[in-house]
Amino acid sequence: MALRFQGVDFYDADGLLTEEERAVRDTVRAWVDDNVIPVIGEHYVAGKFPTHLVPQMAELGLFGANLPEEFGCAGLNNVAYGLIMQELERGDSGVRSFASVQGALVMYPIYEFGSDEQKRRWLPELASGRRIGCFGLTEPDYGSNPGGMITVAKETKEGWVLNGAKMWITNGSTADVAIVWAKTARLDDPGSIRGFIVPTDAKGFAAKDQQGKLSLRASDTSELVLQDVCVPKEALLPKSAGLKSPLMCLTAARYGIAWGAVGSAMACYDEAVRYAKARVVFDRPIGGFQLQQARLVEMLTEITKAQLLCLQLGRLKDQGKMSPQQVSLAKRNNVSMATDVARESRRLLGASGILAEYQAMRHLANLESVYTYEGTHDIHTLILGQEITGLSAFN
Ligand code: TGC
Ligand code: FAD
Repeated sequence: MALRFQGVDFYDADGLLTEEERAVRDTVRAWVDDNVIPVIGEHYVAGKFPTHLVPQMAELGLFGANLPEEFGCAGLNNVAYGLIMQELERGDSGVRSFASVQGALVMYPIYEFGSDEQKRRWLPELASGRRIGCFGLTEPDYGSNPGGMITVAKETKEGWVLNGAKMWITNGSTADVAIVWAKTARLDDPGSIRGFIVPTDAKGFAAKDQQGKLSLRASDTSELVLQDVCVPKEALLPKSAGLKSPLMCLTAARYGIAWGAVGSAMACYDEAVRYAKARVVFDRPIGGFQLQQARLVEMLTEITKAQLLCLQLGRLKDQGKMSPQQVSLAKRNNVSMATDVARESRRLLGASGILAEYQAMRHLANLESVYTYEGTHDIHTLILGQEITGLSAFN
């Protein structure tokens, strides 16, 4: 059996959780210890997502866990959802990414912008893992500025015809269904952006995996090409309207990432503490040297602050009071914090720290993607700069 993670909780944040939230966290924690940690290193080196975990994740109710039970979801509150993301990313950012995309970027838009018929048809299938989804917003020339996208959807008598390309799409090659964002009128009008549910076996739809990734290796990232892809009228998400709709999905996913990054940092800190106590150099465990103690103190301090940030963010979300800018602050801070913790942990481990057998280097490499996707660190800086000054750096 894998080593049990004992948690990192210097300020008794556990005491602020309900019994149900703790129970959910502990269940996912044990599952990650038993099923993710033992296999993730080899999958990472092989560049493969551990597909065999998907049915187990579905069984545990990890997909769209904060969506209602009537659609086959777990109906949990947002703090419990966040704790799930934390534990999954403690295993690997790629495993958390899989669940984030399925829940926040595929199920959430169907729930928020879909018709009753679309919700009834797709949500139970996605919650059960029988269908896998992906989210196509980014394009080769439009990453930080998705409003400029050039993918178009043209209305016909029978339905819609989609043309364009999407880039860097998580689960793109394994998905059964893609949520594709496209302009339905003039290319200079982001207001005409709408979402479509596109089956990936539709004629003219192709997905190709991005090769040569040195980050998020245990996750599939693909390019999507849509060439005269015909979908029926019912493929349109009827309540999607303008750039705001995909940006709402990003807020939902970024919320989970803010929690997930704390999980990565906790894994790296835990590993660093254990190593510091065990590794003897100059006749002493390295944890007895002031320099290494300072490293550990910085890690614990920043993790503790980030944990409390997430918890309050989750409580605000559960009260319906959370703003996208508050999510930006948490995503920006926590991912940057986790990257620093992973780097310091890797350095503390000396040469061992470069091995896949340990966790720090894998987390560090993963976090470079997390730093970039779902709004780069810079973009969140500018979002917050606008919030503070009222002046947009974009328009
Ligand atoms: P802007 O004029 O600011 O906004 C257009 C409308 O949208 C509203 N809005 C938001 N609503 C909800 N949540 C948000 N986060 C929102 N941000 C803006 C805004 O109020 C406005 O509403 P209205 O009613 O006035 O129409 O739009 P802009 O074109 O100036 O762009 C702003 C900017 C740069 C911040 C935005 O485009 C942005 O966030 N860019 C970053 C792109 C990004 O994050 N892409 C992520 C792609 S998906 C991904 O990476 C998945 S990774 C896989 C995984 O999660 O594991
Ligand atoms: P660019 O936008 O070209 O940015 C390049 C640099 O310029 C960055 O440093 C950026 O911060 C900076 N920059 C941009 N604008 C400004 C500005 N105004 N001022 C100052 N600096 C600026 N997308 C999806 O739609 N679906 C997915 O499932 C998905 N999964 C992903 C998985 C992975 C592993 C990765 C790496 C990306 C994924 N993405 C996905 C895409 C991701 O969201 C984009 O990479 C991200 O939004 C940044 O876009 P870009 O890479 O084109 O960078």
